[in-house]
Amino acid sequence: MKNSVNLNQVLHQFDLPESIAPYGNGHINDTYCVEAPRYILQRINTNIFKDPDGLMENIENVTAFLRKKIAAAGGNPDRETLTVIKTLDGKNCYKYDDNNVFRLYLFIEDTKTIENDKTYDDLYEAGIGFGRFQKMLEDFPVEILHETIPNFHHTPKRVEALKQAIAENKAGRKDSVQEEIAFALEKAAFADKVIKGIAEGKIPMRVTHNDTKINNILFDAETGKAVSVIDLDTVMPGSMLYDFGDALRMGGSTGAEDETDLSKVNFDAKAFECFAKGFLSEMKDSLTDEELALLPFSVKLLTYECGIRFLTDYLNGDTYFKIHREHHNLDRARNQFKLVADLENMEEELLKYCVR
Ligand code: ADP
Ligand code: GN1
Ligand code: MG
Repeated sequence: MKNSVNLNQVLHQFDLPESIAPYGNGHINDTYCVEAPRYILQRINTNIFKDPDGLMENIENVTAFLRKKIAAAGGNPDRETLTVIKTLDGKNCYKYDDNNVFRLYLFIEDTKTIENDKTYDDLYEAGIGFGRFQKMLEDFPVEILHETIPNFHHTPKRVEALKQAIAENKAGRKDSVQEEIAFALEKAAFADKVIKGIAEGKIPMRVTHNDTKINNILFDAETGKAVSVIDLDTVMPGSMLYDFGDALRMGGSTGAEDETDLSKVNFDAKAFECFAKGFLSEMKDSLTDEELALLPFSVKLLTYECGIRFLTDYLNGDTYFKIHREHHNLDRARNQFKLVADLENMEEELLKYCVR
């Protein structure tokens, strides 16, 4: 925990008992579980999210909108979306100081998070979950959303950031990653395809989640059905291709995101088939032909983008993603690039599963 925060002081602001433990495996925020009844307390990462008020406003607006849709469909809004718990003085977060901003959610009980051991059924369910999330937000007033991380999925700008990191070589690691840099720059040719499509009006902007990794969805502990999409910090205007591609970046890999034995890291066409089936069961009538045709490419693009983000962070000295070992970001980058290489030859095969 940064800046030696007195967490009990934070708990008092939310009228909570002093019983707390770290929770989950997120790379960004500091997440805790508070006991009986359970809540999720999170320190928002303000190095990354510069406007926590705008971010919380987004989450309040999006979850309020979802709650109505869920209730209208006969569902349980406390379970099927996040519920923000206010502080004693009615705020949606508690500012301990500028760098330590906390929020509280209801703990969604009887669910599980899947990190790496996913089954094809899980992927089908994840497809339904993320597809439904986007479908429910189809008529959300996109203009009220704050852009919590500007240009988050602007891949060409991510390439520029990589080039800057190479030039600056802050951590002195450049010489040791020549092979990875060469791969990243060689593949940069396809980086602008979606951004260009958006600029030309060929790809529509929608409300998207933008961080659809499989551990950002809660599954029912008993039935395995997708219950709730969480980690709403990056809900912003975007292309549906970001959500589809990012979900399969991890969901479609036979290995963990940081697996170092790359012989265990392959892109699995069957995983794509299962996720696409679930996703399209919700979104098939909303997608344009252009979007449908780009689904396989989106996986390669988002995997590439994440790979260059890991490599950039490695070159910058690991300032963005949480790491748990010295070369963690490099391991992650290599892993993503292995998947990109696999995906280079798979687009045609994957296109078979992109049917309404
Ligand atoms: P990060 O942005 O760091 O990834 P997340 O919001 O995804 O943080 O939370 C980290 C983990 O905490 C999730 O993967 C999930 O396991 C758990 N979690 C988050 N919110 C809830 C909730 N409301 N109920 C139950 N578990 C949750
Ligand atoms: C981060 O917050 P988390 O762990 O769900 C990151 C994603 C990356 C992902 C890589 C806000 O996701 O963009 O794809 O790590 N989130 C942010 O694992 O940068
Ligand atoms: Mg998360």
